[in-house]
Amino acid sequence: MSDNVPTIAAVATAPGRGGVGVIRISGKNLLPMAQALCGKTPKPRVATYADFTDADGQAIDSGLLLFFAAPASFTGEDVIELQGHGGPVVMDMLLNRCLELGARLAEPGEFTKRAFLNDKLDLAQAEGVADLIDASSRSAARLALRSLKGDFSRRIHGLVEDLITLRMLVEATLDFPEEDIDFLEAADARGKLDGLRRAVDDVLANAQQGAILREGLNVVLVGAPNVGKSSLLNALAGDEVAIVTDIAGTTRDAVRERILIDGVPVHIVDTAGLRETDDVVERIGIERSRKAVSEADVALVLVDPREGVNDKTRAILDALPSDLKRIEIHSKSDLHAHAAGGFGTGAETVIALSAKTGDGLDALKRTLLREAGWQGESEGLFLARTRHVNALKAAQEELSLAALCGNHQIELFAEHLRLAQVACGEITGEFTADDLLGVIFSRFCIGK
Ligand SMILES: Nc1nc2c(ncn2[C@@H]2O[C@H](COP(=O)(O)OP(=O)(O)OP(=O)(O)O)[C@@H](O)[C@H]2O)c(=O)[nH]1
Ligand SMILES: [Mg+2]
Repeated sequence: MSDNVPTIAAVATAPGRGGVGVIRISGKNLLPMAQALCGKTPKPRVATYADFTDADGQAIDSGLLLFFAAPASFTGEDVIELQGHGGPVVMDMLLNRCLELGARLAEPGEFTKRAFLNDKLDLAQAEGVADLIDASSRSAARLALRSLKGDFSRRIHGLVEDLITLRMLVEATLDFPEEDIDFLEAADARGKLDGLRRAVDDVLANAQQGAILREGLNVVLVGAPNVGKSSLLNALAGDEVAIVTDIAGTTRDAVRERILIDGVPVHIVDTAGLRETDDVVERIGIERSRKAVSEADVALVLVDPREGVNDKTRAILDALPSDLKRIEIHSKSDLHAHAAGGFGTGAETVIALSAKTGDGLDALKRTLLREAGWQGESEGLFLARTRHVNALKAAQEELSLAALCGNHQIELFAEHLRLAQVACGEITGEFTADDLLGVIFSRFCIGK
């Protein structure tokens, strides 16, 4: 980074009251600022107990000052952490004192951005920091930490290394056409490509599993009035989140709830019956329900087998997008014998359940996990983002195109390999053409 980087400061702890509040400062040559804040010159990596003072030398707070000298810090710059008392007013006064001493307020994510720009973290690790903080389940937190510690990046680096080795072979052939195809065959270029494709498939499968844990599954509950949609939502949530009565048309607004099934976040929306109405409030609710339907991955179509698919249910079914996955739920199973077969809702799976007794709920949860594609937590999963999955798919595509190249299309072969590397490099944010040249020159004797 350039020399005139501003010093940044922010309260690092959550807003509100707490035992301890932390202010973090990052910049160049922060020792004078530390001296001004606490009247002492702190030693790096030693907790210094001191009064934090204002411009007149009056104590604002007392606490610990930690100093991390560049480059051995989170951001790679000088970093100061002030651990004071965790009250909003104290934190505000301390932060203002830092601004007075020349810092400016940090933007969201700016410390991590500096860590990335100073090569302390790569892009996938930086994303791991955010994902760990945002983790919605223990599994998600475990996987985010793995990414943060660089496990995911190492897998990507491994792929990139293998790609570079193969590209070196191929590009050397381009430079020395007389060595040409025999040379590639001797070096088993095709075998190396096959190995690479298997490795990318493997990382992609793990990344896709991780993405499920991060993004979860969007489920919408639909069905005729009174069929038991809100009761099912409450049973899944284990809480009375939606109002239930025996009056048809009870739910007039889309009610959302997030539950965890085996650590996978499932976002459920209970809908107001999708029907024509003159009621202004209900009409808005129905509009919201339509939106939820358009965003859903799966629709749970509730049918009371005693009524079957009546006109109201049929109208709702007709309004569902034709490619939306459906699961047919036979509700209120405690009140009747299970119906044999489905009612032609377009669902492959039929589950009978009772929101009242809980019968069938586990079967529904298992089915939802299957729909999400979740195979259970295992070693080697990464809390991947859609960006990572897309980049890996792009790499996979380039490698399959490379595999289709004939022996006389070496230039095209080389280009697909290059694009596969660019795609992988996007994940860690590290790849540049210069890197590749450097590696080629350092490992390969061009004069041969
Ligand atoms: N016995 C029994 N009754 C149920 C069950 N599920 C729902 N009910 C009853 O059916 C009635 C309607 O339930 P709701 O959950 O409000 O139905 P809904 O589909 O949300 O209805 P609307 O919001 O009006 O569209 C209530 O009286 C519930 O107590 C069940 O599994 N067993
Ligand atoms: Mg309801």
